[in-house]
Amino acid sequence: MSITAETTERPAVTLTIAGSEATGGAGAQADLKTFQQLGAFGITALTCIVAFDPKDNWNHRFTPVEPQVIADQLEAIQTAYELDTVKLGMMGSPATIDTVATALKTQQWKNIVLDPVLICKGQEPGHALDTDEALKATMLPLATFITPNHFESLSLSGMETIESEADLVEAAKRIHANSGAAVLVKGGVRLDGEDAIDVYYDGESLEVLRAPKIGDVAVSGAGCSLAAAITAELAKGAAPLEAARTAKDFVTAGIRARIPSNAPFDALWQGGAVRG
Ligand code: PXL
Repeated sequence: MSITAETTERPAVTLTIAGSEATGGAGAQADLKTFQQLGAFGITALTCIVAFDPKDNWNHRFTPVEPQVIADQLEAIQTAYELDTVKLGMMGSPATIDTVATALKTQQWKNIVLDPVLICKGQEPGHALDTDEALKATMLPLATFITPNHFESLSLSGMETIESEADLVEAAKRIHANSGAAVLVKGGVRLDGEDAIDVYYDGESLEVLRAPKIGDVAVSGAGCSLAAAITAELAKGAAPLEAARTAKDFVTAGIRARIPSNAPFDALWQGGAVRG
């Protein structure tokens, strides 16, 4: 390949506060690749390091970053740049949530996109109750845009089951009522039917986003990349619904172009979506 042109475009500067997922499918790595592909300058403050264990059924080995080290990263980042848009990914503990919330409150934000990561694909629900409570109490009120998956939507809406498009709509409305944020509830492969359905609701606009399901197995990085794409588009000035539509198309293309992996999930390829 050769370089045929140079850009004079000044990119939007975009921060993700997220965990590292070593295989590069999810987490901060997915966020940064998404930012780059959508033309935003990506910055990361790392909250934790996740290394799957192939000797133990690919279970998660989770190492939190010390709260002071998280605070130090955010001090450097927030001093270096005038930021107005941030994405929040995996926090992993109430102490991390406290540290991040304290740093966020030192400035004004236009967009705080919360991907309320409670458990990762393949993990058992239930071990993260204290993190769940801290997210609800501390992060939900700060968020301007929330992207819960099926499991997180049950937790944030208080609903017992989410099995249909109508249930997704109800969940989106309840989570909006709890938070005041724009909400994109993701049905993913957890809902029956030919399409992968997400429901957007911001108090005024309600829209069902659909794309044909590509296989029936979840792909690693889809949720992270979706929220990161929303974040990049908001940083570039898109309206929330417009950002959600672009992000859905971005993720659909990335799933189609996924990278095979020996881990239980293939990895989304952000290069599958070409910017127009
Ligand atoms: O996909 C959710 C996710 C987010 N962030 C990190 C992860 C995972 C899932 O594995 O490891 C760091």
